[in-house]
Amino acid sequence: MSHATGAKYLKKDCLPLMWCPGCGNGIVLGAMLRAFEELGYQNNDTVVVTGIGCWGKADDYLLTNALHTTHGRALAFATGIKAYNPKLNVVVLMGDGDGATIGGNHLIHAARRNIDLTAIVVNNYNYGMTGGQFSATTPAGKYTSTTVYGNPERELDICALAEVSGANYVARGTAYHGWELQEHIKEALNKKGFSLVEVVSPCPTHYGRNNSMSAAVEMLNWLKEKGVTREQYSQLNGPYKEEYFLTGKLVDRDVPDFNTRYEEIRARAVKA
Ligand SMILES: Cc1ncc(C[n+]2csc(CCOP(=O)(O)OP(=O)(O)O)c2C)c(N)n1
Ligand code: SF4
Repeated sequence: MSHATGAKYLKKDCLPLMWCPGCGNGIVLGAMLRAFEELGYQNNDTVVVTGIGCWGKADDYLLTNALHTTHGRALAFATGIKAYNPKLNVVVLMGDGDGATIGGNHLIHAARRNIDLTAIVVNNYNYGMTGGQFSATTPAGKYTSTTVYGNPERELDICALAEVSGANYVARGTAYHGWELQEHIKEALNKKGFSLVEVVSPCPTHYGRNNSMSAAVEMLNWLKEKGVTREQYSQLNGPYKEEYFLTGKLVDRDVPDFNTRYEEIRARAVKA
């Protein structure tokens, strides 16, 4: 992030960031702020809404309007803000626990409603803030502080859930692929309707340590290797295919968003 981007959006009195060395959250924050700058977002026309968790602490550092809400409920607060004032750029930051586990139901309905929000879900495959417990996205068989013999459950695909629920834009990036991530975030912010960018990101302190990748560089190499394009994914065969995940733009459609449909219905009702 350039000095000018940081100075525009970050509270310098709150630095350095609280995140552990090697955490991916700083990379995602940088990509998001560069996207804000490229789109000309101002601090007074932008609201960043967060849930609870390590990634949910991002609002502590921002000069934009910000609202730190409750665990799993950030999308509900953000929906209220956007419905009341559609002119605001409303961006919602959630972890995989926040956005897809305790908050999974809100994710389904925000996407179904197609409210014009951008959700950036940092998926580090566990609950970072509370000690590395498993979440709905922890891959089957992997180790966390509460699945010490391996996770007996199957993982939830956040992007697939957003797609079937009705999101207009869905992409998956990683903290390793910083430039692509910034482009996805920009596209998501530009899209009218519900957009979601999932970012697979390192938590070396918990998920990495529990899965033989305690060094940040090992986690970045893992993201570099396992995050593949649709074409690369289609060429993979065999049981090891499950270790890989699709990256890139996955959904891009233009279904009218909630506010547009609401205004149409209201105009018809007023005329009648
Ligand atoms: C209703 C409620 N339940 C549980 C908690 C405790 N809690 C705080 S953060 C968190 C998990 C955070 O994990 P995630 O959303 O994946 O974010 P990360 O910390 O990994 O960025 C939990 C369970 C809480 N604050 N509120
Ligand atoms: S516990 Fe994990 S997610 Fe939280 S700041 Fe540390 S590395 Fe990042």
